[in-house]
Amino acid sequence: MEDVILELHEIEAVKFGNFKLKSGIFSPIYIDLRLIVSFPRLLKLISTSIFNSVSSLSFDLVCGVPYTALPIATCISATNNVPMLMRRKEIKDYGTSKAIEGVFKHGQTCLIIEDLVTSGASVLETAAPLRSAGLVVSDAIVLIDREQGGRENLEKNDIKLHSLIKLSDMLGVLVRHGKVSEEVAENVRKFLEENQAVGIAKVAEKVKVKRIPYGERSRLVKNPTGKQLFEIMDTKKSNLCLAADVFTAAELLSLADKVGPEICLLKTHVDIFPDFTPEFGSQLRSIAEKHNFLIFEDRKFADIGNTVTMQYAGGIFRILDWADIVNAHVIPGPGIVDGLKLKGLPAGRGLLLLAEMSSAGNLAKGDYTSAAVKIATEHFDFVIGFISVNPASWQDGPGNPAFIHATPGVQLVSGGDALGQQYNTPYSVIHDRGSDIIIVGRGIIKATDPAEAARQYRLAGWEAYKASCS
Ligand code: S5P
Repeated sequence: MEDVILELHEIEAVKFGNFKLKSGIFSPIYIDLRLIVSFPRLLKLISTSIFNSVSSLSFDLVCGVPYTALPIATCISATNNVPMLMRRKEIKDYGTSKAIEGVFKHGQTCLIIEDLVTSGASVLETAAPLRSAGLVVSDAIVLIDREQGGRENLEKNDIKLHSLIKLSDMLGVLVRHGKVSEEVAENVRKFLEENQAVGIAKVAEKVKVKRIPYGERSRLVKNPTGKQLFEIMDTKKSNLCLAADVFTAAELLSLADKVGPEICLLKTHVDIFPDFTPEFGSQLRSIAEKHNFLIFEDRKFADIGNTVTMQYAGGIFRILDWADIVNAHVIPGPGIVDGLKLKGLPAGRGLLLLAEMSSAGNLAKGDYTSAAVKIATEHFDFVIGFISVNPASWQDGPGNPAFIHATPGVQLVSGGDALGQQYNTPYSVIHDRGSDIIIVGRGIIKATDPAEAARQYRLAGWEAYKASCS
């Protein structure tokens, strides 16, 4: 490894001084491995060393973490005849683009290749869509481990980190060869020690509101459905709502049974189904009872109080009979809530108000969002919370902790679809934006293995929640 370390220093991929990092803190060491593409011999040496160091592992495919590790993964793949996959960093158009590019079979094992690990977050971001696609990810190999908590973070997520070079060993080699003084090396060691788990600390700074755990919040809620939702989330360790936008009622029932163990809430659009029957409600309720989740019909009521009363209880769908939760726009003013409450409250149902929307160019912002919060507060017994996108940015933050926030537009990688939908990651939604529930549709239902994809989303959502509680 000495050769690699000395060459990295030679090409100034590793520098010592006083460098301002993205997070604003000053670091006595700076590592930029993007440079290695300009030094093909070194790139080859690194790739060979990485491949040799994992010779005892068995894997079918390799996947580099974008972007710096891509040339390393490509070299390994081409030289050793191991097929490679590529993870997209952004999905621009859902209809034509996939999160993972390349050919693979369900159940194959994929080794993740990374250039530099600090908190391990980038490795996890690559592992999640691979796992959702049905691949097994149990190991990652990194060129340099900064020894700042990444190994432990990955271990918690069932990924064993192998490293070619540990930063402390690198310092030792450079001191021995007179490239840096013992004093500089000691300064770097001290910095690393003081900045353990730097990624986690950095993110924690951004959280504006300290989160009260879901279990405790259930006690603050008056509405029985709202209370039950918090309890289910706490018990099942799930803040995942499945947006089950499949084409038929039969498909939905089958999907609900498969994904049921992972979710706290299942969201329907029953008016999509050509095969809807009056039995649908009771069939779905028995699956919901079996797996302990609630049902949310995403009806988005938007009419005057009198009309929505009839739409809620009557018609073909008789939503009131089987949906624990419905939602409504506040465009008609508070009368819409009065109308829905007339039917819903005696039945113990709950209502979510659309305070924000996920689609590009939507008009639900500013005063409109504030008006939704005001109406909700005046109907605290029936309104259980909001459909929101960035409650942490609201003037008073997410507000009363009795209200729950559910956010649509969630995928493991940010991006959007061709029709205006905009996606944020589970971490961004729960941790950075202060929401409580991730609503995920196509990220799960279009996956090869929806149950496994749901598990990945549940874990991602729960990790983000735990990080924001601590
Ligand atoms: O602002 C919104 C509100 C909702 S409820 N944006 C949304 O996308 N939704 C719903 O969330 C939408 O109707 C769909 O059922 C789901 C998002 O699905 P996905 O496939 O884009 O994840």
